[in-house]
Amino acid sequence: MTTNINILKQQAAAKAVDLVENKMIVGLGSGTTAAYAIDMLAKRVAGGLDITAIATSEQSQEQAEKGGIRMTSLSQPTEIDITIDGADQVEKGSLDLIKGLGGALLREKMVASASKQLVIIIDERKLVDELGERSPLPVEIIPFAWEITQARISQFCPQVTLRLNPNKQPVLTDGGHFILDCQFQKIDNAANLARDLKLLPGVVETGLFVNLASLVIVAGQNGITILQKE
Ligand code: A5P
Repeated sequence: MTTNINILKQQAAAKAVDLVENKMIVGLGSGTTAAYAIDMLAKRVAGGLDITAIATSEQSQEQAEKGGIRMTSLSQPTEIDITIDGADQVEKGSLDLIKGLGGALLREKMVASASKQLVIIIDERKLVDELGERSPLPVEIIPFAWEITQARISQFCPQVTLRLNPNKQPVLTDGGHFILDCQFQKIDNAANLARDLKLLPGVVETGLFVNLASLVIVAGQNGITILQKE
């Protein structure tokens, strides 16, 4: 019998939430897997766990507040003890990530970069041999003259598409930016690509998370696997 994907997401989330201890400052990721973790944290808070959290999106902020989690912001001088977040792809070995299919990559990267520990929770479908295989690389850009930014990014990526909502309007991120989805067959050198893209005028941030994940919790049909950088 195959286990439902949502059950796998919940299993990964539960394992990560077990790592949260009293008095910690906790980064809350975005997306469906992270949402399970936020719900589980809210239950622990209701049971007496004392934490303060920082959200990576308006949606996660709202969910956490509704769940009774005490929130703060990254504007306070803060070192985050642990951030729990999902990912779209995790490369075996390096544990480099692609994130941002949900559009929250900018705040996710800012929170991840301010965290002592970034714990990534995924189901096993997202583990890849090489980044780029499974889904596009999201790149957040400013709306001004976005077509020029798209053309510049096309030097690095053959297929670059503006993300649209169901009304065929550009998707706006929490920061009021657009997202370009860049389809690669595979990404040979994620660090170089991230740097090259970031240098282009108009690019705000990329969904490449290089050298940021401390731990990846993978839930699969045969149970949980915990990966650490080789
Ligand atoms: C949000 O912008 C993303 O980075 C998510 O963390 C990622 O897309 C994973 O989302 P799911 O858990 O919904 O697959």
